[in-house]
This record gives sequence, structure tokens and C-alpha cells, in this order.
Amino acid sequence: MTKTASNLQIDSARLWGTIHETARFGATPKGGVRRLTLSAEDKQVRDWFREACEAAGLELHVDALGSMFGLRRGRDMSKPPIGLGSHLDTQPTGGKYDGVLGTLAALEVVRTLNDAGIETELPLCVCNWTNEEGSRFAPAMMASAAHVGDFTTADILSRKDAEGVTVAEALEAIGYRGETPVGKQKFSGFVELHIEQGPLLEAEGKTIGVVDSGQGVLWYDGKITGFESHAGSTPMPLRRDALATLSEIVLAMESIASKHGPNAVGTIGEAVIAKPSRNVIPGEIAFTVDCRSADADIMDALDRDLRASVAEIAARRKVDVALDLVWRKEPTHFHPGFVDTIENAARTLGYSHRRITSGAGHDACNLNTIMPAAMVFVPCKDGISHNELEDATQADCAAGANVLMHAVLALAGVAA
Ligand code: HGY
Ligand code: MN
Ligand code: MN
Repeated sequence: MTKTASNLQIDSARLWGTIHETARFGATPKGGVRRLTLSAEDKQVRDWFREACEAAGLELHVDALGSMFGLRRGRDMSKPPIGLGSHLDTQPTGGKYDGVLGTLAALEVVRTLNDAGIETELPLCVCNWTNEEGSRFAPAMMASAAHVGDFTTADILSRKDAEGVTVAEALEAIGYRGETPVGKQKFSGFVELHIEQGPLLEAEGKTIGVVDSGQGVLWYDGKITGFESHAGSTPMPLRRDALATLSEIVLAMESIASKHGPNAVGTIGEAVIAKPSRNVIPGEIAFTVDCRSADADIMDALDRDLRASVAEIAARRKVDVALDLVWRKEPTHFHPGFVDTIENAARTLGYSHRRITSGAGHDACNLNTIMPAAMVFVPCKDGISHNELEDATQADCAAGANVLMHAVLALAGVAA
């Protein structure tokens, strides 16, 4: 029986089931998911996703960076598809919903349209983008960045993880170095569903976030070179202590971000002492910096202030600090027409909603640089994400998937 599109609802239990079925790939004792990109666990979920897409009648292809595309034919195949999806890789302390909700909701939309016998005017393309998280290989949103031309495929294939494994080797190891050239899959636009990863929707009791913008991102690689020496016999004034230096830089980052707040954040998330020993003053440390703001001028100010602070600390402590900007992603302003379409879907479906800026980066932010794109948010418990406690409700996940489906139907059109 062909239901009319207007009263269509996704199958909430089926979506919820897929989220929890795939959470076993990389499940952690604390209830999280550790599924680093291109790992054995990522292969498990990719294999599952491939099978599910093909069972839903999608024509699946994989590009040279492992991104997966499942095409659902439309009546008018002369036009590029509307893309929907997200990512299936997680952080080391990841949860069940970050990226997963958007990717599996895209599959659920297709399953629902199949069940209802609905053909869209434009084709649809369900996507799983490789390495959105940027934890194992930098930068984050790596594959969608290459898709829009911010990086060459060769550059990305040569990126190495902490063990020196390249992206190319990792792709081959799991059998996902595809044939399709990166960027060959064209789109008429892209819509991504994601958990908010922040506290606003829950705090305001809103079910849907209509995402109209996203913060810009600055990523730096840092290296501090001090001087190893004896922890017992080196007088304090003579030390060139790399860890004490980093400690000052961490606190400087915190005060710089607070100074430019509330529209600025700064984090030092990684620090590795080169040759650690309890009774040696640390001489060499590698560290990373992540700064963000929705305002490009504030991003420039964060960069200026951080560099000035690092120079002052280094000079005073007689150490060398190298700070290399390895990635700059400008703030995102999503396509107004797509944003309105999402807002209309939320309103028509009767869900409470508000406009919202994304604090996190997403593949849709990259895609928006070459095509119309926008996002749908749903709340997550206490705004927690990138933490094994990450949680969301079945009702909110279903609401987000319904808004995604009706926005996509409005954008792709329903064949007469
Ligand atoms: O870093 C981010 O914003 C995303 O979670 N990869
Ligand atoms: Mn994500
Ligand atoms: Mn994430």
C-alpha cells in the first residue's frame, strides 16, 4: 500500500535496533563505542552497513578514501542525488550516537520509503564518510574535505597515525580502498542528522535543532624542546622543563579562549613526553591544540594571542616551542533554503525546535562549501559526547529521522 508522503513516519524500533546492533562493533565495558577509523571494528560496521544498504536495494560504491555511497534511484536520474548520512567511526572514548545516528537514520529513511512504495523525483544517496573524527588520522572530516577539494587524495592517503601506518595501508588492510575517484559522486545537496553534542536543546526542552551555522576550527601540532637533565641534581632555576612549559601553555590557552568567550573555545587534547622517566626532567613533548569560534575574526585573535603567549613562555623558560597550524576550517553558514526546509519539516511534524549553531565540526560543514547543505540536531543526555556516557532517547532519534526524511522528500520531490 503506498502511503502518502505527508503522513510518513520512520520505523522507530527498527532505527533504534540498528543503533544498538552496530554498537557492538567496538563496544566498551562502560557502554561506549571505540571504533577508530579504518580499524578492525570499523571494518565490522562497514561490512554490516554494506550488507544493509544492498538489502535495501541501494547500489553501493566505495571511493578511494573508503567513503561509502548507496544510491537509491529516482524518477529523474539525469540530476545528481540528494545526499543524506554521516559517519560510522568514533572517538577512542566514543558513544553510540555520534555520527552513527545520522548514518543509520539515512538507511532507515530508505527502508521506510521502500516499505511505503515511494519513489522520489531526484535520486537519493546514503553516505558513510571516512574518518570524520580525525582522532587516528588528521584532519577531522578528512574524506569530505578531500571530496570538496580541500586536500588531494594523494595527500590524505599519505597521512600517518601515531604508529606510522598510512591511510592507504589502513584502507587496504580492511579492504575499503575503493575504485571510485574522490569527488566523482556528485550531489544536488546534502542533509545530515546528528546529536547536538552540547546542552542547549535538552536545557530548553527542544526536540529538534535546525542547524544554520557551525564553528570554524584551528588545529595545531606543537613541539616543545627543552633539556633532559637529572631530576635530583638540577637546581630549579637552571631547568628547561618541557612539561612545566606545556603546563603554562595549557593554562594560557584556557585564559585566551575565556577572554574571547563565549564564542570561543580552546583545548589541548594530546601531549606525549618523548622519553618519559620519573627521574629525568622532560626535555621534549609533542602536543596538539584545537581552537574554535563561529566568528572568523575571533579565530584570528585566538591564533594571534596563542602565538604571542607561546613565544613569551618559551623565551622566559629558555626552551624552543614550534607551533604549526595544520588545519583551518572557516566557520560554516548553511544554505538558507535547506535550513528553512528543515525548519518547515520540524514545524509540520509538530516538533519543538530552535535554530542552533554547531559547536562540533561535521561532514556537512565541508560539503556546504560546494553544494547546498544543512543539518538536523537532536538532544543528547546532559549534552555529553566524545564520552562513553553519550546517550539519547529513542523518541528523539525517531523525531530527528522523521525530520530528515521529510526534509529530504521536500528537497528531492516525490515522483507523481
Ligand atoms: O572535532 C569535531 O568537531 C568532530 O567531532 N570531528
Ligand atoms: Mn560526529
Ligand atoms: Mn565526533
